This record gives sequence, C-alpha cells and structure tokens, in this order.
Amino acid sequence: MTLTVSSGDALIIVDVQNDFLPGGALAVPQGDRVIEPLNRAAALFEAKGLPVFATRDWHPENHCSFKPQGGPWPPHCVAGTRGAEFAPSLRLPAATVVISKATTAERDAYSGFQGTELGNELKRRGVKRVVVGGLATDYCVLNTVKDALAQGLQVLLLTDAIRAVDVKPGDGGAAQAEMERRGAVPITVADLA
Ligand code: VGL
Ligand code: ZN
Repeated sequence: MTLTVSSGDALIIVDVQNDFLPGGALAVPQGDRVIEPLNRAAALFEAKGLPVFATRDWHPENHCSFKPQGGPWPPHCVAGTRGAEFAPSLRLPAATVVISKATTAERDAYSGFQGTELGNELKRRGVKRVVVGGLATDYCVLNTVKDALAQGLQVLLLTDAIRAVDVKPGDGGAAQAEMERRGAVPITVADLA
C-alpha cells in the first residue's frame, strides 16, 4: 500500500521521552524501537513541508499519577528533568510543534488533546488526517487517537512505531484493536510516500 501524504496531513509523535525508553523510570518494553520509523516519517513530513507535532508528558514533581501521591505509576517525566527530554536519537524537524500535557498536579492527561492547544493548532493548519506513532500504545497513543477520531480527523496508525506498557499482557493488542474498531487505519512507515 502506498499512502502519499500531502497538504492536510500532519504527523503526531506521542511521548518519545527518555523515561518511557529502556532504562527509564517507566520503561516501555522495546520503546526504543519506535524511534527509527518515526525518524523516517518525520523526515518525509519535513521534506514535504507538512506539520509535525511532538507531545510530551510534562508532570510536576508531585503529580497525582505518581505512587507517592496514590497514583498508579512511578514518578516519571518530571518537567525539566532528563527523563522528560525527548529521546536523544529522535530527530525532530526544527519546525516541530511541541505539545506539553498533564502539566498540573491534580490532573492526568493521556491524550495529547486533553488540556492542550493540539486540537486548535491542527484546525488552524487545516489538518484533516493525522499519522500517529509513539508511546505508549495502551495509554497515550490510544487516548490521543480516540480524541483525534472524535474530532473528525482521519487517523493512520503507524503500527511499527508504537509499543505498549502491557501492565496486563494483551493490553497493547486490545488498544490497537479498539483504535481500529473506531476507524484508525493501521499502516507501516514503509507505506508512506
Ligand atoms: C503514559 C503512563 C503514564 C504514556 C504517560 O505516555 O503513554 N503512560 N503517563
Ligand atoms: Zn504520565
């Protein structure tokens, strides 16, 4: 399958941050494997002058999702720390729009749209279809894709550029199935032209 991207398309790279990579505070198994395909997608979008968005989990030190506050996760992606930085090998185009989310202590946000300007920024640029990859399949990718579809955007899901936390085995597969059931189209980076 060849999918030619053009005006009206945008790339959304979800949470490719050190803490979600092997060795990080909330490591996603094989999380580093998303980087190479995402670099290829980002280079294609940049070459065509198409917009690239990168979301990041950007928590305060005392975020409600952290175990010491009674939440489910070890502390991760604390704003301004090395763990919150994008993976050093992720090559983001200079014009990449960075979207920070879950930035207040009281609320979590798995979707890049929740409490951010992502929706407005996409509208402002006339984006009708988004290509999505990143971490993690069963949390932030799932919820970002659900919100994109709910806003009427078409979604192409980069299945070779997502990995799951899999708190329960099968969570990632179930999340991908749910995204497809809602209308996301599974593709690989090699399909893009
Ligand atoms: C995420 C768990 C906690 C994610 C963020 O980016 O998928 N997962 N915070
Ligand atoms: Zn988080």
